Amino acid sequence: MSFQEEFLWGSASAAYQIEGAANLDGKGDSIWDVYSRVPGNTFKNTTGEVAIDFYHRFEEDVALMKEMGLQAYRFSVSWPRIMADGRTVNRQGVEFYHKVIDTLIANGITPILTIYHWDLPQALQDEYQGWESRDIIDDFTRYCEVLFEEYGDKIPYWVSLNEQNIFTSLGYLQAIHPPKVSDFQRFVNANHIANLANASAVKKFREMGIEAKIGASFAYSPAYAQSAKPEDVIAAEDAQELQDLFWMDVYAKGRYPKIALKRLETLNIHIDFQPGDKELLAAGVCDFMGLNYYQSATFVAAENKQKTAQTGNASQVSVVSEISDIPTDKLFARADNEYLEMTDWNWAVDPNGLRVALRRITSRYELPILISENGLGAFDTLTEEGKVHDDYRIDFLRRHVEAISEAIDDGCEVIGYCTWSCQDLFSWLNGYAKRYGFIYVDRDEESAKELKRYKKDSFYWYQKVIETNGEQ
Ligand code: BGP
Repeated sequence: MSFQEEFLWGSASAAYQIEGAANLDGKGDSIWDVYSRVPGNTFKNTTGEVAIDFYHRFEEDVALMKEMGLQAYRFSVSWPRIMADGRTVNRQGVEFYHKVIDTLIANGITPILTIYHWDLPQALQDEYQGWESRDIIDDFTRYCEVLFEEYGDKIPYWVSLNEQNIFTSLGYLQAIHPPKVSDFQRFVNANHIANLANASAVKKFREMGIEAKIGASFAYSPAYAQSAKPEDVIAAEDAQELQDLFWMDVYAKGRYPKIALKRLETLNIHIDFQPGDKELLAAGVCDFMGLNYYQSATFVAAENKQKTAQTGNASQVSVVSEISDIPTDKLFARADNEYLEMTDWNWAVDPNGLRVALRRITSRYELPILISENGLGAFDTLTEEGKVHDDYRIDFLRRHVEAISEAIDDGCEVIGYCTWSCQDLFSWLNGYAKRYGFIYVDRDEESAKELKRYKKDSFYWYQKVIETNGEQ
């Protein structure tokens, strides 16, 4: 295997998905707290109110991470825990993350901090509609400034926004995340404002002279054409432009890609550029690309659309969007890929797709890449002996580790690999049914209060991977 000595073997999580303690110690509501309290909004009405109670059990969890040999842990800070109203600093919240970070460092684990993983303070949603208002740019920048001041000398890698493409498209287009809007132009507007906020945060980071690296984490699915029909190839390129490069170019080059802008114009969708926007975007270029990779995506031209195509998130157990008629439907449609198996949630299993992703990002941007998420969501079973035999997860991860090694041989610079996830946690669209961790967290009805942790077979497998720097 081709992993350099300083390669970081890590794992990832997000505040709302693990912390619980939703209203403790001065924390305010996030949009996810409020949204998931409304019956029907989440799968089986599950919430992150308690989650896996990382807030009270982080020491136990970090001890397990250490036992596994984990070298890096990516976690997110909850904005409303730091600032309940989005603006006023809550010292108890600030201290909580100091403790988490110090505990990680004391155990030899590099902390990777995500600034925003979707839990916007509800107060800012109420006051000015959150990401739809330019007011958020200053508030977000101030929030970042507090994090930089507090943790700037402890964190070597910062992730600004997590999966901006997902939180904007699921929140403003597919209406299955808060604020449950379905409007293509509003989605593009909110996304533009998020880009400006992101750039402003990066600019602040540089002005403050923080000696660390900052990037955004992006959910990238390399687009494949289902056939060699030229119209399908164009469709796949359009999909890549509008579903991926539209964000990644902004992070890496400080501007939107030309073709995507033109294609949007033909659909009568426009970006509301105001004076100074272009300069701000240009000042917010990232140091590395955070790549969240789960699957590739296959496309055909709109006129070749199949009725039966599996769509990434479609599942018998998820909250599924029923939205139709979005403008880009005129350009491309999702299609099956007969060469790939699917997971229980109809996500395509494609380790080579990770190699493709790393290569494409490298050839377009020549940036170092941190794989900030990758993993398999599955139904796990806890045996009476307290074991979880998740050989399917081991197989999935092993093939992805091999693909990374091949991509490194191809010339890609990969900083590290954070699997999703370390412990089982709350899944936004699937509650607790879909498990990703190396550590099983018992949330069964009767024992849920205990939230006991069990090491899965994959725990021991990853321990070996880390020990041998990828050899397994
Ligand atoms: C990413 C998110 C994570 C996590 C993961 C798995 O999009 O950044 O927070 O949830 O996907 O997704 P899911 O839980 O829907 O299977």
